[in-house]
Amino acid sequence: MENKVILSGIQPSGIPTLANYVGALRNWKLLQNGNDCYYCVANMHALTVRQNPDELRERSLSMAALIIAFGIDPVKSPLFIQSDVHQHAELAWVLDCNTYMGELNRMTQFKDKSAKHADNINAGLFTYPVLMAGDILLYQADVVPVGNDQKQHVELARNIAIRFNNAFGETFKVPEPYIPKIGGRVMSLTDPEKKMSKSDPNPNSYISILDDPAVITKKFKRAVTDSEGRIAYEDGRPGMNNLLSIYCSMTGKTMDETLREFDGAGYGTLKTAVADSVIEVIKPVQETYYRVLNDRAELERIIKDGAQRAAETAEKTVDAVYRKVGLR
Ligand code: AQP
Repeated sequence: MENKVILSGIQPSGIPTLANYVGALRNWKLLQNGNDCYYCVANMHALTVRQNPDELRERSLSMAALIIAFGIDPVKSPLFIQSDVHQHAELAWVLDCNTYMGELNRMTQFKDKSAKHADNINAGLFTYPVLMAGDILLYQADVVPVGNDQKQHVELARNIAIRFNNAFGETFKVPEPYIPKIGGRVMSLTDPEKKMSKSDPNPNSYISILDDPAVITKKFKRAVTDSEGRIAYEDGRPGMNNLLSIYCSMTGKTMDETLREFDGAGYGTLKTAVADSVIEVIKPVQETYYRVLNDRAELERIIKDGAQRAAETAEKTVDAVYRKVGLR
């Protein structure tokens, strides 16, 4: 089978959570083999929420180190920081002019984030999905590994690509989302009706990839469940379902196997087992992360090289788009 082009990104809006890993980053690693992958730290997207400039710069770099720690090989797959490849901003403007307000009004993330940041509902928050469409279309990506929350944005990218191709002639590949069957939507530990988010003000709601084992155990012990007293995967039990799904995605076991394993057990046993399964996966990532982050010169070299290689592809797309729409 021909290699597919894969593109994905993550915002440096905090330390990645277990949800970012399960929903997306794990697939980044799996998809590396046999495909042409581009992975980016989406720092321009992070600007849609007010950031401390020094912290944003630092977090962008540490996010790149974490991506390497998750097993991305930057020699094979260009790893770059979005703003280092100026074509992202350039394509976004052209696509902005080919996207309807009505489409953007339907985006649930815009509604969620507007509610969360009512004092700063900026135009960037509204057009975020167009910038993301540009990220994807710049590389002519076939596949975009994302969590469930970003599915709607990938669908918009498809619509924009199809519309542009119809208006100006074949220009963009029409991408497909790639969402894990289990773990596409990991829920908050304190409010399991809400998705787990790295920028949640309550750190007990998420497992940070850099949490100590003792903290991970404590957070799972406190995770909100219910008073049913039975371990089962059932409608109306979001806290329980979340713990079971996390366990499946950490251990690779099916839901049936997991339910058999915990048949008759108490919630405490399940919570400890989930915590241990997460610690086992996260520990080696943490060790590699600190080693990569400590060699700053090498990390800077890696992202510079990644940006140069990404820009070579991105420039071809912007060139074609500019010609088609009549820009010089
Ligand atoms: N709860 C989730 N379950 C599964 N996957 C998730 N992802 C995010 N939350 C979950 C996936 O992680 C990747 C990177 O996300 P992002 O940084 O682009 O932004 P996001 O989707 O807005 O993630 P967060 O953690 O909620 O960030 P903040 O708090 O800054 O808004 C994406 O593929 C996403 O689908």
